[in-house]
This record gives sequence, structure tokens and C-alpha cells, in this order.
Amino acid sequence: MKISHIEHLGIAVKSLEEAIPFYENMLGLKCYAVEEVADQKVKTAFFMAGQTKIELLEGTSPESPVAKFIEKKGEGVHHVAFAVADGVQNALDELNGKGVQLIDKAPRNGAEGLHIAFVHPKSTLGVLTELCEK
Ligand code: CMX
Repeated sequence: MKISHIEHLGIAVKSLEEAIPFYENMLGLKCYAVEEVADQKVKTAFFMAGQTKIELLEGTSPESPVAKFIEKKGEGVHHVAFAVADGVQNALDELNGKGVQLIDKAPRNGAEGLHIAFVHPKSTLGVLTELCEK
């Protein structure tokens, strides 16, 4: 697999309504999109910090992975998303073949029209890892 760059950093927040003004008024970043991803039970807000994308995530139900994460660990960095140049399925197959624990066996639809898949943090030194492609 070939990782081309960090596609975004995911940050879990309790409330986008409170977090967006912090990022805009204190950090001077502009929220350019808000999108709900029903499949993942999250509402997302996007910012660019130079060339790096930040994705704020609010859970839309108590069973949301983001709500469960905040319940357990509090707000904070939730995942790192890598763009893969040669396909998410290819990367998943390669990692699976090397014994890495996958959350998704096949890509699914994420925010901004990306195809995404998650790799389990227990297999990635404690960092929930997302693979994406356009
Ligand atoms: N980063 C690091 N560790 C995490 C984690 C995260 N984001 N989320 C959970 N964990 C850890 C927990 O701390 C726990 O560790 P311990 O066993 O040491 O206590 C372990 O993983 C299991 O966690 P859990 O609370 O019991 O939760 P589940 O096993 O039910 O689910 C996970 C964990 C990672 C499989 C689930 O959160 C998942 O499927 N995540 C991928 C999907 C996702 O996060 N979607 C939201 C973002 C969507 C988007 O960006 O569009």
C-alpha cells in the first residue's frame, strides 16, 4: 500500500455548536462544511489549517463510536486518516494478510464523498487509523 498524505485528523467533541466557534474565533480557522454521516452516527465539521484538514466529530446517538469514545476518554484526538494512492481495498487486503485487525473489511462511504475504512486501534499502537480515497 502507498500512503500519499494525511487526509485529515479527526477530533471528537461533545458539541459542534460549541467547538466550531472555538476553532473560528480562537484559532482563526474557517469552518467550510458541516455534514452528517448517518452511517457512522456522526456530524462533522471541516477546517483547513494550511494544507491539513481537521475534522471535528460529534456523535449523533449514545451508541455512536464518537459518543462512546468521549464517554470513556473525554474529548480529544480520535483518529488519523491517511489517503492511500493505490486503493483502500488493496490496503485492507494487504494489512489483513499481515495479520492487522481491521474494523472494516471493505470500504464504505464517508464524509466528503470519500471511500473510507478503519483499522482497529488495538492493532495500530493505540491510534484509530482510517484509510481513505477519493
Ligand atoms: N482511539 C484509540 N482507542 C480507541 C478509540 C479511538 N478512537 N476508540 C476506542 N478505543 C479503544 C477503547 O479505549 C478500548 O480500549 P480498552 O479495551 O483498552 O479499554 C477499545 O478500543 C474498545 O473500545 P470500546 O469503547 O469497547 O468500543 P468498541 O470496541 O465498541 O469500538 C472501535 C471501538 C474502535 C471498534 C469503534 O469505535 C469503531 O468501529 N470505530 C471506527 C468507526 C468510527 O470511529 N467512526 C466515527 C468517525 C467517522 C468519520 O470520520 O466519518
